Amino acid sequence: MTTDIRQVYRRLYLIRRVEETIVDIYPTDKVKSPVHLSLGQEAVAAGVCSALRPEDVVFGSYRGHASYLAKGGNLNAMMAELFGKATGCTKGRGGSMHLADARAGVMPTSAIVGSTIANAAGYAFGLRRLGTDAVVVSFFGDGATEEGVFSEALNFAALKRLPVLFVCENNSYAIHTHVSRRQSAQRLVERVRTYGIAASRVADADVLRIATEAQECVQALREGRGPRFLECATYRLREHVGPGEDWDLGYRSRDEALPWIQSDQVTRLGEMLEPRERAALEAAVEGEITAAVAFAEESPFPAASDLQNDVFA
Ligand SMILES: Cc1ncc(C[n+]2csc(CCOP(=O)(O)OP(=O)(O)O)c2C)c(N)n1
Ligand SMILES: [Mg+2]
Repeated sequence: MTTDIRQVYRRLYLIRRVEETIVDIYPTDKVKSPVHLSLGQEAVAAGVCSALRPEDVVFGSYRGHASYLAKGGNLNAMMAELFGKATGCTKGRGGSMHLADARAGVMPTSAIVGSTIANAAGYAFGLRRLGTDAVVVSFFGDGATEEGVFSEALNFAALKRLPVLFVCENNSYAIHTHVSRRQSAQRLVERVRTYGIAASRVADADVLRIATEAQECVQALREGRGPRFLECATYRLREHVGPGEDWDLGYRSRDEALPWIQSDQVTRLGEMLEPRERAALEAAVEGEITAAVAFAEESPFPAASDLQNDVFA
């Protein structure tokens, strides 16, 4: 499988521009939920999802805009969800942290750190029993690898040789705490290998390398060769939660971000395209975003009489 640069760039640009649009809209209070942005981290979801087919499934986290969009989640329904509207992907009840689009293979996300790693392993167990060659991708942060569920899910997936690709989006921070203040040894890939899972790391966020690694992993999953693990180093350019920058908080410096800004993959891939082709692609994405914001604005809020519907207990 060769990587289609145009298609990867479309995903990168879509995620970048959707989130920049959210940043612009946020002060108006039209977005009714907290937002955990992936600005700076787009390459992970865009690269990995380029290896997937429509019938494959992704499980993300509360920082889930990127995986939702990269897997082809409906943009109108996402924007309406952020606006708290009845036409949102979870009828305006979930907001940014609970996006889902089953038709596109985007499973519900959760605010509980690490929880969807187990959901992903369980879904892969189901796929194995059905005998399809579809695969599951589980996206989570570096902080999630410190949760007990991470160990449990990896052990089970390795034991049952489940078709799941675990992807750690390692941005070095859990909220404001650097990984060096949380882990005595930062040897994640080595740690994962002790479960009997083949693991690799992309250290520079090169989206094309992430795509190639993901293709190899997904091929192995389809052939029933057991789970895989991919660690992708990346960097969050905005605050942990919210639309702003946070260089003044004192837990990190803007200097630390500079190498990541200089190697920005949205810029890099855009420059690899023929200018006219790039302009057409970007114009199409801008049109989709404008339409999605209009759709969200025009959609109704859920009716008060709807409050008790879809409640489990
Ligand atoms: C089980 C649980 N513990 C703690 C929290 C509070 N919390 C929310 S986000 C977060 C940091 C997680 O960091 P990481 O997994 O690296 O993801 P990132 O936010 O960097 O994408 C924490 C501790 C939570 N939501 N759930
Ligand atoms: Mg993190």
